Amino acid sequence: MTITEEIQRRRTFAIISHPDAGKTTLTEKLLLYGGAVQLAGSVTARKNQRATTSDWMELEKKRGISISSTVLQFDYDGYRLNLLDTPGHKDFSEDTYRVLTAVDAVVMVIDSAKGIEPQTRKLFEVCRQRGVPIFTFMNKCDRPMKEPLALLDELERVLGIGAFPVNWPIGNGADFQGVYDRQTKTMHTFERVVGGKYRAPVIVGGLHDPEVRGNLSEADFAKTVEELEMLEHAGEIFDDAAVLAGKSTPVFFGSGVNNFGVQLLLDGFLKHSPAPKSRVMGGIEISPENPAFSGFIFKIQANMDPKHRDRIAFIRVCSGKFDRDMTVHHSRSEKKVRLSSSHKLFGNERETVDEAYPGDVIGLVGHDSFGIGDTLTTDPKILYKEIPRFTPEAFSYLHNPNTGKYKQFRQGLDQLLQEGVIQALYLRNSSIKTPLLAAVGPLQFEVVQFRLESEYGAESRLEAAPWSVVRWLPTDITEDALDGLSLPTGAKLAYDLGKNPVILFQNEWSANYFNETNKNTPLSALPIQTARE
Ligand SMILES: Nc1nc2c(ncn2[C@@H]2O[C@H](COP(=O)(O)OP(=O)(O)OP(=O)(O)O)[C@@H](O)[C@H]2O)c(=O)[nH]1
Ligand SMILES: [Mg+2]
Repeated sequence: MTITEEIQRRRTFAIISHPDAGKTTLTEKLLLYGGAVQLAGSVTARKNQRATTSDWMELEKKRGISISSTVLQFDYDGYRLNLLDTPGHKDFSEDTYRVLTAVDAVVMVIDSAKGIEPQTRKLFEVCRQRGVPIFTFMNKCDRPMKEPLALLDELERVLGIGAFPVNWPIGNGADFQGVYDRQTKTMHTFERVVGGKYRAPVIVGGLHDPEVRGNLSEADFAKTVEELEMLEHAGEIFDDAAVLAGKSTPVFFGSGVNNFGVQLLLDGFLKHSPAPKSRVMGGIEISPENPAFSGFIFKIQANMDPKHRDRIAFIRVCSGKFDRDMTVHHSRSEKKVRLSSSHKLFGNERETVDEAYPGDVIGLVGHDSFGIGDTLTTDPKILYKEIPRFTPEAFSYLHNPNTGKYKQFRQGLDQLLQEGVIQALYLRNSSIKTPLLAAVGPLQFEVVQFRLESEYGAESRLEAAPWSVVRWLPTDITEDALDGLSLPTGAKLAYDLGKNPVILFQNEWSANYFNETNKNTPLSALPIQTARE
């Protein structure tokens, strides 16, 4: 296969939505239909005790929520898919936003009973800004759902995107019969499978076949037929260009947990989604076919495999070909590094990979100097600046109650800091050496505590801190100038790990007050170098 053919068969996409809409369940079912797992593991004997391929972390299994994004690479129908399941909770959104920089398309999952929820809206906004094509899966049709026409209307009204229903649900809730594929004009009737572990049997027929109607009442069936006629009458056709430009979204209905409509979504997605495209960085366009290998690191995660206590840097390949053992330029250190330990990933499983192409996400092990956002390339002129930064809004001290375990505590904390979802700040002129953790949301602190304990055997104790706003000071400010600042009540000076000075404020009002009264000392919501970019 030529490099062009390799690029053209890659599909790299994320599944996004508000918490609980069914992303992980759908991911599992895509793996099942994609032939990557034999048995979907989403249902086990005990409630809330799930074993999905993508929620592999101890705490995820315990809570039944996704905390960290997961990469799953597999082959299906000649395509190579790099699928990323993301967490929906806003406290974990930094990870999700980083993933969005690494993908070429997204599948947006909507709980059909709830419609468009706030976090979906935010994630959608980011996709729109980046021009990422969006495919919509209206999930949970097996439960009483909103009217399908109302759901389409919501997409258009709330998100301002055109919606093209590829298929249409017949019946709703307990009466849900399956979906009608508008393109092939066939009805796909589904049968419920206990636990949804195996592929659901499907009868494909015409809309008016008697078995299609199932237990639907005459009136409900007539209503659906009328809706379908209305859609046909509107005469809209599938507009690939609008989809690729992120202006219109193909809509698929179904039920992930029951395996309804998953095959149609997978096939429809692969048919219409884009292969990796060029990226524009600092005015230069870098095509995937550029002979230089390049990519950027968008995620770091430690201890994915308890057998290997190491950390993996996830890189999205953007151009050229990756060969194991190749030597590349590392942007942060400006040094040459040899990439000898490279893996393809499937949840927390990994396998050595010798080559990779644009679109692929691979895991690199054994490079402590790699950080989020770093570019690796054989052409040092290429520098990606893809990774967005977020201002922490939650603060808490993290104590080590067991001095005998200081080493484990420190090692664990340092590692988790490198993953870049929490930061540590240290108060200025303070005898307190307890790290003050800062994160986008407080659930991150619980994750830190849990992981310290389960991955490093270190206990910890959280202590609430009185601040809710952090602002960075100019990096060139002198210590004397810091001494001379007059801070609002309750505000404190501190340093981040890069020794950049910050001010912690009790609230937004207090930060604004400082801004008004100290016009010569401009504050920024992020460390200054990044804010300027
Ligand atoms: N009735 C019904 N329930 C579903 C369906 N799909 C998923 N669920 C349930 O919805 C709940 C949430 O599913 P997940 O797949 O964990 O949701 P998620 O979007 O990954 O959640 P986060 O990752 O925590 O944001 C689980 O209890 C699923 O069993 C469906 O089609 N119908
Ligand atoms: Mg999930």
